[in-house]
Amino acid sequence: DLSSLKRPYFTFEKSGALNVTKITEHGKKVRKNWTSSWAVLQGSQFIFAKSQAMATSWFGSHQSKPEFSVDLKGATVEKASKEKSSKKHVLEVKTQGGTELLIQSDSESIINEWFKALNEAISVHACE
Ligand code: I3S
Repeated sequence: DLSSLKRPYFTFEKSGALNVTKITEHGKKVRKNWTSSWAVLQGSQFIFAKSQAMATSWFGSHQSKPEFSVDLKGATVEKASKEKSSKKHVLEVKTQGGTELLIQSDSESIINEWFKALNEAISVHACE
């Protein structure tokens, strides 16, 4: 599908290893389940695969599915408060669909990069 290449604006892309857990799904609180994951930000899609190899095979062939993905249109991202997690460097992503995610890295600079990239993706896709 080459349609994304025809978009008149720059499509943000970023990927890397992150720890992730959902805390809310469809507006309902769910039990935390931190997993290490390969995160891919592509346009307004924030996608999580089990590993980089799984993500590559998913994008290459569309045969293996990502673990899950969320749409960032209308989402918010903020640095998570201490009540949300005892871990360091945690971001909280709230989607319009009522999913709340926490993403975490032991590296502050990695989390700061994701914070910037997610904010950019959210603002670029806000008016779609
Ligand atoms: O917000 P919580 O409930 O303190 O989150 C912790 C729990 O999910 C815990 O698992 P149990 O469901 O077995 O209690 C996890 O091991 C912790 O990592 C969670 O807290 P942090 O602060 O790490 O997000």
